[in-house]
Amino acid sequence: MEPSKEYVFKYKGFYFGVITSVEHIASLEDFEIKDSDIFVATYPKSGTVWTQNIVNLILHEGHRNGTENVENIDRMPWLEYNIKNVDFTTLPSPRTFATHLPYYLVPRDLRNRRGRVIYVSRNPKDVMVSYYHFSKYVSTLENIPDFNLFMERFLAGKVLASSWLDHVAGWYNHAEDFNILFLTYEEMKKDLRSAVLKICKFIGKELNEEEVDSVVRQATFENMRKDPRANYENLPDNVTARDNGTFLRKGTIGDWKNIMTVAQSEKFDKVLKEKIKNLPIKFIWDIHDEM
Ligand code: PPS
Repeated sequence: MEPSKEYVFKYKGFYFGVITSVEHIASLEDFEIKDSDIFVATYPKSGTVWTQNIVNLILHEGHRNGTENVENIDRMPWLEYNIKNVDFTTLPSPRTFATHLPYYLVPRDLRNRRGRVIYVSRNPKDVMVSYYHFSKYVSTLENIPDFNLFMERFLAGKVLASSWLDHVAGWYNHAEDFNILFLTYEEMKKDLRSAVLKICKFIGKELNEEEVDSVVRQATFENMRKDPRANYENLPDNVTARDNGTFLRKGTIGDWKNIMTVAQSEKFDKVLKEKIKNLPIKFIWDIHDEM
């Protein structure tokens, strides 16, 4: 079954939510990138908002020490979903953007190693489960309450952002074209401090011990949930909540086990696990597993 046109449209083989336009996406090809630009790129539900918050905490002292009350989305707008109609050329440097674009639809300059990309991936069972819950919560996604059906759609890439595997494999296979840092949600969860330090190094921002501690403290799931700048409490007008869900839902590794049956997990493995083996990523599937 195809996804509903009420929620998505296809452009160059990729499903976009209807809150953007073909004109805007097409214009991004020529969007001029500065060397100082930083992009957080992900397949949905892989840790975008988390990384967005970390980058903002690293870059902005006022974000870190709480003297500036600026929401993450205002510091780091979404590239292809410019829901606040920001003129990207007026943003202060270093400009920062979040994106779910596949590697081949990002600005040309970025594909020519201008700017920096932090690409975060997450084990696909947790991605799918997070996506399933999010689809029930947010009004801009098609609500598919039947988990079996949602899984079929996800595995077939018939959801916003298309196929998880194509997204992740595309970025990894074209790593050479980019100035890119790969991280996984799981490594961030297991050792947040190391992930923060990797990001600092990659974006060329040196912080002292205390500042790093502060970033790590404020980027934990529990503290981010309490931070109105970080938890998307105030959704933009064209994105509303259907029920009492939250952007920050469980924030752990292995929640898929609470919803997937053994049969569903086996089916999932049959479709994806062989192909995942070809990716140079070590996913972990349970919070207790070693990295
Ligand atoms: S989106 O809508 O595509 O931008 O979603 P995204 O931000 O990529 O992913 C949402 C999931 O990330 C979890 N999250 C976190 N986990 C651990 N620690 C922190 N600090 C954190 N912040 C966000 C969020 O809870 C979603 O996962 P689930 O499994 O649904 O809880």
